[in-house]
Amino acid sequence: MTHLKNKLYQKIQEHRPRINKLVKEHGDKVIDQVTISQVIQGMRDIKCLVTDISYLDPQEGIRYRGYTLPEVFEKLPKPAGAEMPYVEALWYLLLTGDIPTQEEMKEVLIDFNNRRVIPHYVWEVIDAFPEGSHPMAILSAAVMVLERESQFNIRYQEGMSKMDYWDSTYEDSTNLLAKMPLIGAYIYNKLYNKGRGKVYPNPSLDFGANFAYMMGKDKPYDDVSRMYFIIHADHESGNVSAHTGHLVASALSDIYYATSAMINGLAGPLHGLANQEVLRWIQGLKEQMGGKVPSKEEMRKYVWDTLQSGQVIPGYGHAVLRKTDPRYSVQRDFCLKYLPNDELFQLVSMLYDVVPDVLLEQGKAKNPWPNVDAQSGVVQWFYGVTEYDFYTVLFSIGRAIGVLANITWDRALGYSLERPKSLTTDMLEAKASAK
Ligand code: CMX
Repeated sequence: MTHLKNKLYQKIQEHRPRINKLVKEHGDKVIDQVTISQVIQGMRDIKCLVTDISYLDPQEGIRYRGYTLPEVFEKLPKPAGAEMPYVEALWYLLLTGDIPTQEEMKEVLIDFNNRRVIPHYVWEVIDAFPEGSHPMAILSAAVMVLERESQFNIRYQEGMSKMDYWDSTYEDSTNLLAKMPLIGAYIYNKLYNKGRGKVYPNPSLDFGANFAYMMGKDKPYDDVSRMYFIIHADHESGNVSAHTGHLVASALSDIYYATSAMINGLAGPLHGLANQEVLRWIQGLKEQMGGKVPSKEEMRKYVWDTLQSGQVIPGYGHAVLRKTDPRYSVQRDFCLKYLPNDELFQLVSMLYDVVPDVLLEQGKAKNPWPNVDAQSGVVQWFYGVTEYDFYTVLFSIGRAIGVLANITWDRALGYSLERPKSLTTDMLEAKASAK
């Protein structure tokens, strides 16, 4: 057993009695009540999920295992000469709650490296996709076709004990995570980088650097990739992608089914696809301006026109956050350091000065501040990844880290099949008119 897996096992053993005690001794304690509008309007804020991987505070933003994003970037070990930490170190942190040492990372890096093998049928499935297919549909199918490799499924058929579910889920999860950057880079090269042909992974490189290498990007795109995958990894359990992954896995569907489903959820424009929508929307503004830089007044009008045509402003608002998303701030700081004079960055900065006031004036959005997606395209665009249809694939690779850490723990703690109760409209109306 590797050091990481052994440590995870120890943590699981320590944690199991806490869950048993909560259920057996305090199972009937009330922690929330549910209103009619919560039931009709997307179950906002109902406290009905549990995860120890991350927590999202509306004011402060995300913490991974108790650490803010700046703390994560500061504390996790980094490759020599890099500014951003190993993505593999985040996997270690999310699984165990501990910051790995450089020494502990050595084995994790080798383990990931050994799992970077893609069966040929995955390439065939990707190659068979018709022209015009969205990269997210291709990614979802590529993950899905890997399902035949699931160790969980094989061991389930053999009659594995519930207590061991976490083990093969951990193996499947690490296998898939190690492969996802290769699949993502292949999709990119096939769709947009046709001259590049088939690229094999470089075994001397970590998760982020190997992704940059396979994409054909020079430094600092390795750090850009590490930053990108780390900030997108988790956002507690209730968001569409994380919740979908958890829900599908709760039926004991293996992690390939669950991850493909989470990718499908992320592909919606109100969720992950918003990062692509931000770029599409800004290109619309640039076209309208005929290449001229818009004044604040012209930008304000563009924002109002979008709202008045019944569309949302992509990259703004959030179901939980009530402040500027720290994932936005991390990327903004990166831009201020590396690309302060970039035209797109300046447009996005100008939007920051305009959009919140307009949304406040309109008075609908509960959070007028930018979310992660308002900034992420800028960095990618600057480093030459201008095909914005691809951005949500990058988000998916990052999000898989959190979703898979969660599912591994779901299995370890024996979380139940998810099955909330539904009511009819008649029943809600009866409740509404009851004294
Ligand atoms: N532009 C215009 N209207 C907005 C808005 C925005 N950016 N954000 C919220 N609103 C509107 C909602 O559409 C809703 O309108 P209706 O009452 O007509 O339905 C109203 O304000 C209240 O919504 P809310 O409670 O503030 O926000 P929700 O929790 O319902 O939705 C979200 C959250 C993210 C879907 C929404 O803010 C939005 O559509 N934002 C733009 C898309 C986006 O950036 N999504 C990415 C989020 C981050 C991620 O998951 O990656």
